[in-house]
Amino acid sequence: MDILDDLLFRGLLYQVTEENELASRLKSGPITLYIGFDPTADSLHVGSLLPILGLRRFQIAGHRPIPLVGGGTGLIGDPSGKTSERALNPVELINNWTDKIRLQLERFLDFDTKSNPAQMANNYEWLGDVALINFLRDTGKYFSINTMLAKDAVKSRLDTGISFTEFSYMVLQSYDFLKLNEKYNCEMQAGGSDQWGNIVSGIDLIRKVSNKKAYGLTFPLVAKEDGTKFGKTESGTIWLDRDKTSPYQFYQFWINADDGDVIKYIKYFTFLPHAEIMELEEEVRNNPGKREAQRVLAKEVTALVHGPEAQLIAEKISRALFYGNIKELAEDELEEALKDVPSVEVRDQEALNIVDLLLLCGAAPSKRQARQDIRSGAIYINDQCVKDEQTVLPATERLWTKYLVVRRGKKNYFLMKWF
Ligand code: 545
Repeated sequence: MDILDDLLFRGLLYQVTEENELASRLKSGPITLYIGFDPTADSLHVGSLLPILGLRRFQIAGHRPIPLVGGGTGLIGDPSGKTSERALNPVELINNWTDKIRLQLERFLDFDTKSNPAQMANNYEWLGDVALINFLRDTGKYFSINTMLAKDAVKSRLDTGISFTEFSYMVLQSYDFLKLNEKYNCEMQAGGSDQWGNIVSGIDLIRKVSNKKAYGLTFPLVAKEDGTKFGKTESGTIWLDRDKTSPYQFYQFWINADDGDVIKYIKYFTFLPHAEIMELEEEVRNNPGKREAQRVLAKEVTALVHGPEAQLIAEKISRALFYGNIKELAEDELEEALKDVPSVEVRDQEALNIVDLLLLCGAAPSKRQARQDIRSGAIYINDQCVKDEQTVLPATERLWTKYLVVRRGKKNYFLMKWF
């Protein structure tokens, strides 16, 4: 299937330069394209996933992707989409982030295929020791301050202020495109729609310097139906690094998608065939609340990012919590399942009375409330309902010799851990 048609079907085509020319260029043979990622944190997050998968879509369609990590531009800071100047982070920290982001990007593309291998790039390679006088003479001359002032990223900051450092950012990104064009015959740059100005600026530079044609394409920024920000939950950003967001938490993020967003996410974040997506769309329409599409979404994206093994474990944990059989979880799975719930560490206490226990772990605010909850059948220890307020829980009840999982009602979990 034609790559542009696929992007169109998925709602991934936001803006393109010269659509008809690009379409025929893509049909005429493989194109080299790039997307840049600045090290602004120690990990990519779900927001970066859409452009990364975009590169992968092009690679699957036979084109050559260049993921670029901004080891140089990350030291400067892109003003695009930012309402205020950013503080500069220490160079060593950014270098450390650059390495981590490069490793993450590598997981999504094929660097070994003979026909169209991916090529990693780091713009520190050419930006790191640029000589100022030469740069201003050779490259600066092609930039019109007037044009730069009219770009969104700058224009929107004229009232609130922008440093020369951030103002210069688009020159650096344009220079990257020119370098990649010379080095690898890279003809297209993609990115989120916030990158449009920078992308067009690079295309202009290539035309002026080399008299060559280059293309640009942007993806939409992911918007949620309810207007809240995509990629964040109460517990914070959803990262791609499993040490920051565990595969189970990652899975939970996707399975909790609203019915109004789920099909869009499946189109954006999976590689499922169009026919299957259309069936799921039908399913959401006919059986809303059944959440079949959410299960497919969570499965597919977790497998993509964390691998099929982690996906199976995430599904297992999710089922165990849903059906109330946490006893079937392995010790590390149990830890992962309850990572986000309130927990207390307990020493010494041998056997504990259920009322004291509910107070200790925070499941009840008072003995009176504890007794009432027990009597009404709302209290579960290791998924077993406890109805007798005289119940004493000896050490032998602890899972893996050290855990008691306390549940109040359907969903309120508390973890007690002995050590
Ligand atoms: C640098 C040098 C280039 C080309 C591009 C760049 C980066 C670009 C930029 N991009 C964003 C970014 O965010 C931080 C990533 C998280 C660690 O700032 N100037 O680096 C995002 N980008 C992906 C998409 C984006 C964009 O990485 O383009 O739109 C988000 O969806 O904001 O030569």
